Amino acid sequence: GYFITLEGGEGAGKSTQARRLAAALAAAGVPVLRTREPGGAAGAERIRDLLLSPGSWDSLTEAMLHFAARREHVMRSIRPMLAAGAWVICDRFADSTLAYQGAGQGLADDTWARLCDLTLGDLQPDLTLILDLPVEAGLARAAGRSAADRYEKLGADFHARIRAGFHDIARREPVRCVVLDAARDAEAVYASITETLRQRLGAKL
Ligand code: Z5A
Repeated sequence: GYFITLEGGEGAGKSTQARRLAAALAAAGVPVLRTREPGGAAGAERIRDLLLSPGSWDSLTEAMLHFAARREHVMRSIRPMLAAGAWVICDRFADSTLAYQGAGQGLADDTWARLCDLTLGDLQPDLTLILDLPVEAGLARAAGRSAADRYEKLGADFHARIRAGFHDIARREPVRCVVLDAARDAEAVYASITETLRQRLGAKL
């Protein structure tokens, strides 16, 4: 199976596109797990509740909570499904920690890298789709959908750093990462996702 992650700021359309992609793969007879972070396993969902509810954390504690949730997710859901031959479509993964806790909240790159080593071993996404759109547009979309969580309330400057953080990741890892213009309508974004999967992974979509 392939491990595909969707990344980007608030309201970029990750969940919308992950749902559609997973449904199309399933319809094509591909075994698929659609999952998300923080979350994706029972213990990880409990940590998600801690992370998204009001309150504040020491920044390293917060990063380690994301990695603790990720470890549960990887060991109990992602690795077993990949080993069974499924494709895993994951809404956010370790790049979100580098963008939010790193570019957003000052976590050092080498601390992030050490936490990745410890938590993930050799697991890396095969392909990362970074859905990119202006901060104001993303926040407006997210606001239209549900009450703001702790991260959505952090303000436009914070979200601008997140966007720049994802661009940095894409520059550093051009083979794994593809930046897609997410300001277009959902249909056009999906067409660019399927085109990317055909080119990069030979997907028959
Ligand atoms: N976080 C972190 O800090 N560190 C980490 O390591 C990880 C996460 C893994 C999880 O929140 C929070 O945790 C997240 C980062 C932090 N920050 N926040 N907030 P979440 O899982 O609840 O939410 P999210 O990941 O940010 O996703 P989102 O805001 O729900 O957005 P989305 O999934 O990208 O978008 P969507 O739900 O598909 O669409 C949002 C709305 O826009 C919805 O009404 C759609 O119908 C609409 N939409 C979607 N696509 C379009 C297009 N193309 N045009 C117009 N409207 C659209």
